Amino acid sequence: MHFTTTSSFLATLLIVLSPVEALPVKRSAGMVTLPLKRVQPPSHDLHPRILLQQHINRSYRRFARMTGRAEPSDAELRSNIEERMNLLLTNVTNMGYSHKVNVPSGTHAVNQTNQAVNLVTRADTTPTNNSLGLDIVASDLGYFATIQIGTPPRDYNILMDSGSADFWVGGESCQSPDTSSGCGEHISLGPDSSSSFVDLGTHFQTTYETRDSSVGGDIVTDNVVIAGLSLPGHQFGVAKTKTVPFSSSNTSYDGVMGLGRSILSTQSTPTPVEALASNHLIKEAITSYKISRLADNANDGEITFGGMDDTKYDPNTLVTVDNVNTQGYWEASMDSIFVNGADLGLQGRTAILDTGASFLLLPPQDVIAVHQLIDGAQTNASGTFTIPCNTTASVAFSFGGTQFTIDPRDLVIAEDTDSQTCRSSIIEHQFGNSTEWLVGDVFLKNVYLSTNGYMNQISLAKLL
Ligand SMILES: *[C@@H]1O[C@H](CO)[C@@H](O)[C@H](O)[C@H]1NC(C)=O
Ligand SMILES: *[C@@H]1O[C@H](CO)[C@@H](O)[C@H](O)[C@H]1NC(C)=O
Ligand SMILES: *[C@@H]1O[C@H](CO)[C@@H](O)[C@H](O)[C@H]1NC(C)=O
Ligand SMILES: *[C@@H]1O[C@H](CO)[C@@H](O)[C@H](O)[C@H]1NC(C)=O
Ligand SMILES: *[C@@H]1O[C@H](CO)[C@@H](O)[C@H](O)[C@H]1NC(C)=O
Ligand SMILES: *[C@@H]1O[C@H](CO)[C@@H](O)[C@H](O)[C@H]1NC(C)=O
Ligand SMILES: CC(=O)N[C@H]1CO[C@H](CO)[C@@H](O)[C@@H]1O
Repeated sequence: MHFTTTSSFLATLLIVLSPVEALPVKRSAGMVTLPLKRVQPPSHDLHPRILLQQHINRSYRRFARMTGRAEPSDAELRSNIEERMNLLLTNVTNMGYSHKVNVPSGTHAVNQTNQAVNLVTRADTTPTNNSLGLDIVASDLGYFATIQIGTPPRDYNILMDSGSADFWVGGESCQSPDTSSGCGEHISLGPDSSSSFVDLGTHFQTTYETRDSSVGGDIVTDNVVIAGLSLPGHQFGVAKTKTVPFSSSNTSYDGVMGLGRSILSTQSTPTPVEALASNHLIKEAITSYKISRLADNANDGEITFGGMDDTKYDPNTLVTVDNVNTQGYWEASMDSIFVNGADLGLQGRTAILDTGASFLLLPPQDVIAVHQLIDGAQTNASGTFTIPCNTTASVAFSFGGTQFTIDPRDLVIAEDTDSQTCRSSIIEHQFGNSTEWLVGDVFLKNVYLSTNGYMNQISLAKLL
């Protein structure tokens, strides 16, 4: 027996998990926060991969019971899990480029009732002013928030991406190369579902860094509500075509909100945060992020518009530096890079801070320099690095004179719960020039990040 169809897997998980909706609350004028949500509090001390296995095992068994079939044997369960692990493995590097997270199979999804299922961990923060909760995709592969679009307003799960500047959701007529499923079980927008929808007829096409990730469609206007703040007739993209990484029903979000600067936008429209500021709904085009770690078993992740949430960071550690990027990314100079307290002596390195990337992508020389000082790190023929799963290595980046240390748990990607060797989450890939690093959630989980489009500055602080 082999239960691989998406819909059955999803339906099962809908029963297993009961999502708790977190509503945005408006706290004070000029600043909004959205809460991050959680589906099911994982029991403590369990590795996320084991939790994943448990979910899968439970779901298969329950599905079998519900449908009156024989429950799968241990061997069948094990082979299903191995299959998933292999998929995870094969695509780990792709996911690292996840300028758009390539969500691995089975880690997924949201159907038309917009209930998140499977490995989405909903935020459980108390909503704060001008903030939205950030739900965790799988084991920290990406982060999305729920916003409302259209008339009547409907909920959309949107990946929050500081590393791009286009905002889009799927359209009602969306098609994808896997045409049997249209654009997957995602909530879509168009004239049939929204009376305020207007197609402006201008084309847009956005291609992301991940192999084969792109969307194309029309620029439209419709009403958008973010953390209780309304943008009537906001301009954004509605996809007519999506490639599989976005159209797959296994992808847990319905669209992407780029929160870079709009000069990076291929849509030539202001980003939602810029529009909130120009409509005086927030004071400045500030976006702030508390990115959570699944392994902490408490998802207080949150994205805040118009300010910083001072309940999340230590103000004594706050540093503010200039954005050195002119294309629209958020990029900060690093004073130095340390491994176990030793300064690697790497000069002039800069970090593109990208919430839409899962891992750390470093140019070839630098990826070697960092791993050289990590005990037990090894490289294989294909140039990828492994490190002991129980590593206690301390990797730290210094910005504006303050060192921010990565939790050692974030340095490893567990491929197999029995293994003592893990894949390193620091991956070789030159994104820009030879001194530019793409710094994703592996680092960002360890800091409070705030970007200010008006000042063109980046703030970082240690978490409380
Ligand atoms: C949220 O807004 C309310 C009303 O303006 C204010 O009383 C409260 O102090 C704010 N809370 C925070 C944490 O900023
Ligand atoms: C899931 O099922 C397989 C096969 O029975 C078993 O080996 C594995 O330990 C189970 N995983 C968990 C986390 O219970
Ligand atoms: C979405 O989930 C609900 C609840 O399980 C189910 O009734 C509905 O048929 C699903 N919709 C789709 C399109 O699969
Ligand atoms: C979604 O996940 C299921 C279950 O692992 C898999 O069979 C299916 O091929 C995946 N669909 C896509 C489009 O990746
Ligand atoms: C690489 O790009 C960054 C950001 O644009 C820039 O500050 C730096 O000077 C560049 N370095 C080189 C060696 O071109
Ligand atoms: C990590 O595990 C290995 C193998 O079990 C053990 O020899 C080593 O002492 C452990 N290291 C730490 C830092 O716990
Ligand atoms: C499960 C999954 O996403 N597999 C993909 C891994 O990456 C290769 C190469 O990009 C794709 O062809 C697979 O579909």
